[in-house]
Amino acid sequence: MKSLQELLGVEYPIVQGGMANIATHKLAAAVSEAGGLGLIGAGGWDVDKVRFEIRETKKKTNKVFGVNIMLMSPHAEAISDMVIEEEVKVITTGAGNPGIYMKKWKDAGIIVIPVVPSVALAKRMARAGADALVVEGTEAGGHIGELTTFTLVPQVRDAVDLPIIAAGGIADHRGFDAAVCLGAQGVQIGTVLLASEECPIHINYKNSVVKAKDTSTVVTGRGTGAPVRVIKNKMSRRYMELTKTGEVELKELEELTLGSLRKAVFEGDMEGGSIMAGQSAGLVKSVRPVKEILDHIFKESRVYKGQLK
Ligand code: TUI
Repeated sequence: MKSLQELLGVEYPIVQGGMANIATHKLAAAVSEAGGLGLIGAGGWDVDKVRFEIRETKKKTNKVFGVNIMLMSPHAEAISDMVIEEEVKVITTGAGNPGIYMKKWKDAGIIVIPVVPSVALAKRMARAGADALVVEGTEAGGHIGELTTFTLVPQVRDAVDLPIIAAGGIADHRGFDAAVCLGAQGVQIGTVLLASEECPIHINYKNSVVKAKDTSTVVTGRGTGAPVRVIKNKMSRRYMELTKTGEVELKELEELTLGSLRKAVFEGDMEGGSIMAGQSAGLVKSVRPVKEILDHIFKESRVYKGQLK
């Protein structure tokens, strides 16, 4: 099996989460420049905005980067063609099954890495020609599946013969080493990058991640079909109430979630905004440069030093 360094042409087998409204060219270019795989998060944007972000990233780095396509987005289909025109090298997908796009992406020579929350989808994606998988546990922030990273990664390892990038709950070298022990070839990190200097979100959002403790996140919308992990606040309590009565439509909830995410990201509204973050927020203690976050994972990793082989 190819290593992620060989497959992606990166120095470190670290992929950035494709965080909607957050993962702009600033974050993507910083992660790629630091030796990982930076991603533009297309969720929440139309095709022209994503095209602009791709072109800006190319101005900032000559290293490889990718685009994360959030499949629940009404713009997903238009974006799926535009990334071919713009010669994007790597695509990750989230919040759905990218089966209908796989052939055209593979025919265009793109490396395709779907995010999967289950063994069944992992197997389907392997048959459809995926190059690797992001296997994401419920510890992650934002829209999530049911299973934990600890149980899902080894089950997917047993079921498919593709490189695995473990995601959900990983913020440091210990998470990286554990993921490798579970059968992954690399990791995806999101929450810890929220608290990076280059992350283009309001300072209040960063501080909220740094302040978070182990029990600070909650999953809203379980049972609506779109569970979303956020940091607890007034907005998360309101959302829980709305979904309890069952009177709101899924589409309305999605708009509420993405709209309130923007409030948190741009206005720093920590009460009425939706502060998406994973359980690893409790591990994040300060705002650091992206390069320091990536370098630290590898400097301290026992696996990387060959001690666990
Ligand atoms: O996609 C994510 N995380 C996200 S997307 C997002 S924006 C959003 N806002 C409101 C509502 C919904 C989305 C914020 N965070 N992570 C990857 C991920 N993919 N998690 C779970 C899944 C997933 C779920 C079901 C992937 C495939 C899937 O397939 C169902 C099927 O059709 O088989």
